[in-house]
Amino acid sequence: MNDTAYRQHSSHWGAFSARMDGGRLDIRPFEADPDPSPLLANIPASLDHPARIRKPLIRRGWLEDGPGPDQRRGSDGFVEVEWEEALQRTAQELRRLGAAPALPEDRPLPGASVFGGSYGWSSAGRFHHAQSQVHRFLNSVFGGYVASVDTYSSGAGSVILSLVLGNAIRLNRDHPYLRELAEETELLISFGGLPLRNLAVSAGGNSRHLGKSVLQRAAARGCGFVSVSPIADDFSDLPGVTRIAPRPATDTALMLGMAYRLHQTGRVDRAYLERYTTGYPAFEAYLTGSSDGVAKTPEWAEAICGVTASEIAALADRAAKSRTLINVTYSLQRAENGEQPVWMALTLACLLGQGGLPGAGFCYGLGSIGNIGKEALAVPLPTMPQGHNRVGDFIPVARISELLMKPGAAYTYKGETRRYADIRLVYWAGGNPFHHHQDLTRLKEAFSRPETIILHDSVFTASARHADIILPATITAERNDIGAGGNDPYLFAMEKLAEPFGEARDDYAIFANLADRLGCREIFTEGRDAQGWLEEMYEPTRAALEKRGCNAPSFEDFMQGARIDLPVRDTPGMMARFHEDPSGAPLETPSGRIELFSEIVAGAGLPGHAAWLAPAEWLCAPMAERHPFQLVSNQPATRLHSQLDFGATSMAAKEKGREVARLNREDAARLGIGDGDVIRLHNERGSVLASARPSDAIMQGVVQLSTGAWYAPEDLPGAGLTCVNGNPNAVTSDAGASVLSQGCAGQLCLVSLEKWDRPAPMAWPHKAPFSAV
Ligand SMILES: Nc1nc2c(c(=O)[nH]1)N[C@H]1C(S)=C(S)[C@@H](COP(=O)(O)OP(=O)(O)OC[C@H]3O[C@@H](n4cnc5c(=O)[nH]c(N)nc54)[C@H](O)[C@@H]3O)O[C@H]1N2
Ligand SMILES: Nc1nc2c(c(=O)[nH]1)N[C@H]1C(S)=C(S)[C@@H](COP(=O)(O)OP(=O)(O)OC[C@H]3O[C@@H](n4cnc5c(=O)[nH]c(N)nc54)[C@H](O)[C@@H]3O)O[C@H]1N2
Ligand SMILES: [Mo]
Repeated sequence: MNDTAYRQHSSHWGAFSARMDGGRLDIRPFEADPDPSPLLANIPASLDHPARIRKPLIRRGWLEDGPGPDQRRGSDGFVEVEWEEALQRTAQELRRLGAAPALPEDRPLPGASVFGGSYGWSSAGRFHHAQSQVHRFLNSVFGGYVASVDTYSSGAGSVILSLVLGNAIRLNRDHPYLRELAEETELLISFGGLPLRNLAVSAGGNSRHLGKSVLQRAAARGCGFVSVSPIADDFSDLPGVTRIAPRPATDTALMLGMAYRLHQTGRVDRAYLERYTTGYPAFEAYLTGSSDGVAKTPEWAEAICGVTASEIAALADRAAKSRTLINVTYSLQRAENGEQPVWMALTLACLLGQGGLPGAGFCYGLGSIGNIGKEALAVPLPTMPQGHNRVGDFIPVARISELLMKPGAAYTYKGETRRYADIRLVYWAGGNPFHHHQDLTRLKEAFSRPETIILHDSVFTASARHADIILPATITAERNDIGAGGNDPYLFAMEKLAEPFGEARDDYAIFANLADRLGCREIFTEGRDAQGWLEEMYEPTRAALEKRGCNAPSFEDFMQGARIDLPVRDTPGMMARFHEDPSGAPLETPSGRIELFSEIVAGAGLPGHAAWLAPAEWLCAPMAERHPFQLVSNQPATRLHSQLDFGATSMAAKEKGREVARLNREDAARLGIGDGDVIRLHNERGSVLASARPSDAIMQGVVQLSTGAWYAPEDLPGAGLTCVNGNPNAVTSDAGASVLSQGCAGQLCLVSLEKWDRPAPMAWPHKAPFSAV
């Protein structure tokens, strides 16, 4: 490549320009970004790291013995093969499993035994988006696949809000919360804090990081902030911040205590409830105890959450007196009964009655994803069509182990009873289930079940280690694309920065070649190459820009490294229209209003209103007598999930290659644990080593270990299968959040914690089995 010119590119954590400088990628953050992310510094290592896969790999046992369930997955060796052989064998296996052109309508589709949910964030870039590619491919050759619904990000929360408020993610994309917080809010109560580290990221791109400046503007105006979190640094140090640290998983009780105080002091906004909500009487009967004999007083709440009754009452009083925004981050719902804190926060905001005021009311996910709360865009973004999935079967995304282990078994979802499909083939591209799923020992067992597992990735992740056929994919830096993300006000031409590593190929090229061998080329490619698709996808956005009289360059001009400013919508969003006219602009709920009682939820086996339901794993549970620490496995500050775990920012924060776990300084002293000591966290599900960092920021009884260290299981004498790199999913539970949502509940679990006083095994370096270096 030309070594002198900077070229434009983009990532989930920011746009940038880069050039090759002496074999190294030199990166400059996007000049209009007020607060570029340190995650950019992870990118240069991705070009040629020993973790990169240079050629297709086939697992030895699969090559020698053919497809079938196999316990050797995860510990078997791999054979490097030429592309021709890899594609030929892959196509042969897909054909064996039923892939064919023009599948007959009168027989069950072969895709009904293919799991193609393939959850994962993959990379920025609208065309080379791995999920879109794999879904389109499976639709083309199998007539469809068993899909996954909801996300690891927001399973319980999205399900409950879809029933009681409408599509939450869409509602949040639809409302300028950040501007209103900067200009209007008087009091922000944020459950889960508002950690700026998480605002680094947004799917598809986050080119202007606004969180820091928004909080500063609000603080300068005198806005008060209440950060409710077990971790003090989940909120920036700003004037006006109060920190409240309830026991993890008890926020619903805290909010009920506040609601009781509002009720008791006559400050429930009944006119608001009347006009905009349904079901308040049933909730009130629960709040006062007339339905269950327990009044949810601040004193009642104190006994559960550990925050004093007077603090709870004072917070309710303050909220009623101010223009108050109640925000709940995704983290609270990634937990057992995770629906409840979200529904309760919405209920509390309704009691306060400020939903129609700018900068007040209820907000979900501010502080979780960078672009939430930015202005909505006025033009559509380029989108790769995925084709039609005729199979129609799905799992709630975090039921992957169950699906593979229990074909035919019944489970419930949103009040329905469903059955798991019988899966023969798993096809994954753009995700790392051995990062994102819980209880990885169980996932190992689940991954031994299918006949064949095929995976595309650019690096040798733990998921690759558990696959049969690994096809090496390029990274974004090695291809041209279009960068854009919801609520991000730019469209970027993403220019190729480097030649592909080794023999890596684009996902699209791999799928097109396989489709060709299966007689399905035309249906998959529609006769287009990558450039043809980019042009096709660009046109609707260009046309919409032109129609609005905005700058709308031709495709050729755009792809020369251009950046287009996208117009934002100037009409009110759904929530604002609803508050203007609740019957003229009803919500997408059964009643058209906010449902404080839901028949569907009640019919699904949960209380019909928000309620405190004690989880199995919290600090006052019987299990805490065995495992007294609450593990908070939150998002990593130094990377996106497991991506680029080998990058400079990620590695610099580790200790001898091992992830750092923070625990309260007094807990550490009591257990004789010093800074840098290796500790072991464990429970009946598994075991993980981490490097200890005592800290005043962590509440007592809590240990924090972020996700993302690559899973590295070793059988350690006396400890069993133990992840030596520090992946918390070695110990988390993969039980669903509830019978309603079956959402991921990975954020919180109980563990024992002790100093590891035997010789500590080395952390596993990030390395492909046949690496270049
Ligand atoms: N305990 C616990 N677990 C959690 C969470 C938690 O809070 N606690 N959080 C959960 C959440 S919110 C999420 S979203 C998930 C995230 O889970 P994932 O989205 O699975 O995590 P990533 O590390 O982003 O995995 C993306 C993978 O795609 C690969 N990739 C990137 N670009 C491409 C490409 O172009 N082609 C191909 N073929 N591959 C590509 C990357 O190398 C990487 O291996 O984790 C969940 N897991
Ligand atoms: N840098 C970076 N940013 C990211 C990501 C990343 O991997 N890296 N991932 C992105 C993705 S995919 C998602 S979905 C979002 C996730 O966004 P979130 O789920 O909101 O983020 P987390 O970091 O998991 O959790 C935020 C904080 O919630 C607090 N918390 C946990 N349990 C409780 C509780 O019971 N009560 C209260 N009050 N607080 C609690 C913890 O202290 C934790 O630090 O983040 C996104 N942002
Ligand atoms: Mo997520």
